[in-house]
Amino acid sequence: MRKQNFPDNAYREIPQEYFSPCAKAGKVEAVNYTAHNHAGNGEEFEKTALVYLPYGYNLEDAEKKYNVMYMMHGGGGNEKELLGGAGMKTEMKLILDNMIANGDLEPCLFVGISYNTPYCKDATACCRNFAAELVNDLIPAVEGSYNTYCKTPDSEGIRASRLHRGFGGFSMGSACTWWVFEKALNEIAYFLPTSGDSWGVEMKGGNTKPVETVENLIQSVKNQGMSGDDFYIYCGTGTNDIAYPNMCPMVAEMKKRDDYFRYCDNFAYGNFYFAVKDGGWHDQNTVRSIVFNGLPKFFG
Ligand code: FER
Repeated sequence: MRKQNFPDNAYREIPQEYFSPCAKAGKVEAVNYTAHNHAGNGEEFEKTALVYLPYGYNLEDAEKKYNVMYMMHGGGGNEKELLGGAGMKTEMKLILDNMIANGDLEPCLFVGISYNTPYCKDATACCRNFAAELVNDLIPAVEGSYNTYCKTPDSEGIRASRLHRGFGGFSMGSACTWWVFEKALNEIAYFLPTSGDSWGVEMKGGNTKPVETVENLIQSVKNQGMSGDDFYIYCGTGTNDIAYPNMCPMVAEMKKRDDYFRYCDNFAYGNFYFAVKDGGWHDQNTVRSIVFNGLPKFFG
């Protein structure tokens, strides 16, 4: 069933107290998994993702299910960008603890992931190809190990639980998010592209070719057998961010195509919002702010 109640979309700054350690603290652990070269000969290689487990998470209690948010790093980064590493207490981790403790967010899993592979040094190509690894390797590994809404970690189980799964990313990770939207809409319902436009037509196409870029996204929705009722996009950036001039023309064009992208102040009335952090730069402060604002709209 589709959720009916959502908090309003309007951007707000993260309260200062959310950066402090919280009595009800979750923890970060590493998950190793086997990935495949889906763009090539299918060879196997080992990867690591970092999983934030909320306070009270108990592997033995299989009755309790958790929503899952996957979050991709930016150019030159890795899976540690937001969560640091196993056992670490980064600002993102503290903010998640506080959001959950204060009831902004249902306890959920938050997974730091990477598009890096040993066989591809071109970040753009890695991001364009990531959806196959996501669906075939990463989601089965994570959701086969933790208590999620995915009953069986196969194609059918992953598709049936798409309303309990989000994907977002920063900068190149945002480009990756738009590609995941183009390719894995049957597996994911919530998208949080931060500080990056869609490069589905060309690099920075959100700025140089907004009409074609948005048309490309729409064609991908149709090709995947989906409609504007089937997904939510909470995208965002900062006014000083280098992605701001790339995202603005794309968002303006998306607003015109309201047969697919219905701009709204609350997801009860639409499926799309653009959050802007006043004075925000192309950095982790902006990402944390957009995650803080967007995640409760998905899993609040
Ligand atoms: C963008 C602006 C900058 C963007 C990506 C970048 C995907 C950064 C690229 C890099 O890491 O070199 O709009 O969109």
